[in-house]
Amino acid sequence: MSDVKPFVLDFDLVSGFCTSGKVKPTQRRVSDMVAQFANETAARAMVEGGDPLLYEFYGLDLPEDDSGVLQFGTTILYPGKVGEEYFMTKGHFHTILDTSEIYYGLSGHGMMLMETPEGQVDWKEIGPGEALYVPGRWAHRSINTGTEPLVMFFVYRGDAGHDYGTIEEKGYRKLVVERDGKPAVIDNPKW
Ligand code: PAN
Ligand code: ZN
Repeated sequence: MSDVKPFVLDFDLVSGFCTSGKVKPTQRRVSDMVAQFANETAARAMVEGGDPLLYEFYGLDLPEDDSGVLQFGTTILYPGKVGEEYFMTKGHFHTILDTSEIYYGLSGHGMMLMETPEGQVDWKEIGPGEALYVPGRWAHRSINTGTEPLVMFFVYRGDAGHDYGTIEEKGYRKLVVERDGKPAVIDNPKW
């Protein structure tokens, strides 16, 4: 068991930021995930046009080898599109595949796109006051389908680990794009 002492952190309910600055978020820009967007040409043009920030998320300095630890924080995913595809997170499986995760919507509106290695696919809308359960084995990607930042609090087993490689190589089976001003889930033509 790890020797972590009790502690308190502040996360603003609307912005999602730790306003005291006790912890700092990791930032991901379009340049960090050009190949993950269906329209890579549009993504490259956005990188050249200023490389906008897609999202920020907190990871705490907690032991990563202890199944008793819970990792937690917020994800702040900005609104916008690359081509017709909404801003999204990279998405990942957990390295310990059967570890689950809870997300709780604080502000903004979006979707969680999920799939299993066997090819089951699901997506759920998430907004303020809604708790979303991502079961073990389900890769998960957050997508901002709204006009405000999508802010969610998350908790998962601290030793779960992140497998980004599988998603980076193959992408998701589905994409979430804007069609007629509304979100639509379509087949990924690259899959
Ligand atoms: C979250 C995610 C966070 C950023 O903490 O790590 O939303 O998304 P990516 O890790 O896909 O870039 C989580 O699901 N942790 O397990
Ligand atoms: Zn996760």
